[in-house]
Amino acid sequence: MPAPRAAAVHDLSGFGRCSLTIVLPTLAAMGVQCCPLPTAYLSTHTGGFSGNTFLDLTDQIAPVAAHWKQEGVTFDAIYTGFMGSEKQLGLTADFIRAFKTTDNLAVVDPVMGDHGRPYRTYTPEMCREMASLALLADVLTPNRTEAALLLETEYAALRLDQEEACRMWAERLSLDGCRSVVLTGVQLCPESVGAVCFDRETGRTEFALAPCVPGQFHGTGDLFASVLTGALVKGKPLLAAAKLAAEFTSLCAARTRRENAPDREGVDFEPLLWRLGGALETGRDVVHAGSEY
Ligand code: PXL
Repeated sequence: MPAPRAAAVHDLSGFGRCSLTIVLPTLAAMGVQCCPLPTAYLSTHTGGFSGNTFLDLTDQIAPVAAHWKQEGVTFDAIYTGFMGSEKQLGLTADFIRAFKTTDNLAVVDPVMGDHGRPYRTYTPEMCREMASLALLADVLTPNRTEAALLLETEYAALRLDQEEACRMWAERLSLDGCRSVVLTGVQLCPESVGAVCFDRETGRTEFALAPCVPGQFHGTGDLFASVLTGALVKGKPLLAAAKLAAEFTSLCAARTRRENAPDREGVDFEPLLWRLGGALETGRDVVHAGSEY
């Protein structure tokens, strides 16, 4: 069987791991072919660096989609992330509509901000457009900041430290069960961190948690959503996919801390990627999927 295939609509940032520099290797390590549609090329990501270059690739989205259509290209998943402009959000929605079928999966990571604040390139109009794009998602993967923006709720009110509150926010984000939701940033106790998952297939809301590594690690949201997407494409149910994503992200955060890697350079994940293939092959968790590196 040929590898399953995912279209990835994200930016490409040359330095400072995030978006496509995480999506491409992660999906490949999980045995999924990744077809990138870069929304912009930046010299670095926008957090922790100043004066980054920004080459807007908005005008490429429609012609690339048209060429792929003409060539009869199909996808098992469409996975979208960071957007560079309001126009891009509309074009990405058109892309999903053009390639979505009843059999494939649209994963929308509504990348807009972190730690209670939108990223400096995100305008209120872009946040509103992201809410429209999210209507096309089969699976939505907001963090706490993005959930607050999507629900137009105060960040402080969107507490993710109590089970019942977590369930409520995840279910609200599902829009009455229309889409599955994996809401990250859940911390029910100091020792663990992860996501609350509403699965529209089962109607259940459950938790995917992993050991908490204190500190902030740039790119962990992109890593989490990429592992989740890869596992879903490989046929894992939502909760199992979220557990793999939470465990692998925690393992990579622990390595980043242990190796003292600078935060703005992003999570130090490459040396651990082989564990993902091992976990998928053997059904074991990422910690036990092989010997210690
Ligand atoms: O990790 C999210 C992300 C993606 N792409 C770019 C970013 C960020 C976060 O800062 O700046 C360009």
